[in-house]
Amino acid sequence: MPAITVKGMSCNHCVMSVTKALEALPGVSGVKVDLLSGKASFEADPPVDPAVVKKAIEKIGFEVVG
Ligand SMILES: [Cu+2]
Repeated sequence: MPAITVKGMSCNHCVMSVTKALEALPGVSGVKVDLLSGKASFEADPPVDPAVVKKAIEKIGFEVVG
């Protein structure tokens, strides 16, 4: 299961935005985003390109730091 760390989330609205952005990617499901740690994990079948994930997160105003 891929996991990323998202920087810049400050409330549950941000969590929802990130969750929706990830779920919108082809093959991605089961998205879990933790507000405090910034950790986001998900299932991806077929695997999703990390660059595509990064771009989707940056598009909505957040940063992927790991
Ligand atoms: Cu927010």
